[in-house]
Amino acid sequence: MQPVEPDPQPRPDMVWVPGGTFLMGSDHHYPEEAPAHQVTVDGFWIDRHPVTNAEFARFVRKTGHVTVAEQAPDPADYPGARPELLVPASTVFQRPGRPVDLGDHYNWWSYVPGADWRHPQGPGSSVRKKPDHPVVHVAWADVQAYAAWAGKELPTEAEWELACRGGLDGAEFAWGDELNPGGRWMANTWQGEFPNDNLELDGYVGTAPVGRYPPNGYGLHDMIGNVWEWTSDWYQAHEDAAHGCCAPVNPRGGNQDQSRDPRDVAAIPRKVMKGGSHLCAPNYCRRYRPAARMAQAVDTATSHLGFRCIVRQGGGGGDD
Ligand SMILES: [Ca+2]
Ligand SMILES: [Ca+2]
Ligand SMILES: [Cu+2]
Repeated sequence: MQPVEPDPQPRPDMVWVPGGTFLMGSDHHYPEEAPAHQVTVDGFWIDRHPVTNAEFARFVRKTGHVTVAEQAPDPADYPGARPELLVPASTVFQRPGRPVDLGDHYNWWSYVPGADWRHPQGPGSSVRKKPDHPVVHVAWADVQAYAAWAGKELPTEAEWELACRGGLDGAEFAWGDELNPGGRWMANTWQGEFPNDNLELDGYVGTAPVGRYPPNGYGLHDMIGNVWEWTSDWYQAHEDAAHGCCAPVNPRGGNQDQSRDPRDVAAIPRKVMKGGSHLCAPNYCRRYRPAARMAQAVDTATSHLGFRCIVRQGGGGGDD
């Protein structure tokens, strides 16, 4: 691929990620990351850090946007749901405070009425002292609305992963091959036994202000950890994306219908989220790596999921 000269910086606080061919995924970790396969992506501009509470507040002030978590779900969309669940609410991490079965995530995730981006832990909590923390409790419709307002787009999984790797093709982490080189913490993750003992060695139990940890090779902060980040790809297995013969160019993810979880009665389609969060811990979820990926239902907001945006060459208009 010919190196492309970037357009001038479209918005403040964005950095240019040169396009190229890189190894996406990993054969050495969780099965959903395999097989590692070559992918080619055009260059693009990306936000230096996840969208913060202050930035999201400005969007809400200007547009009057009401997030998904602030609205009661429509019973028609959730056949058989208990009525007490059909209230404005969001999914919040709560430390169980006793030993629990790690096989059941309901031991630490609670659906909390009144939890939303302004009240990340539920009623009584606030973001007043957290203007520079990443916004959380945003569902897919919310991040899409923000991006449209900002004249930006959400990255594809391939764009996000290329940016996260910071030019270190094939490395385990966004900064090299060691989790904490020389004892230094490079991202906001979880140290200690999840979900009860947070040793806080990296300085933060929950979210951290953006930019507290060193940037990667492209100057990007918090790609790994702090909060998971939405991408625009419908979730599909990497086997379905990898082709033996050639590197896909600007892949756009899977098919909406096939992204649904067969065990989900509401059959909500799912996007890919990337980067891991402040809850990723060695004993439970080692997804503080560029290759890591999880499926996330589009209607679901949580206390550890946020986003950042990109602008593609030629002014941000996607070709789909
Ligand atoms: Ca931490
Ligand atoms: Ca992140
Ligand atoms: Cu994790």
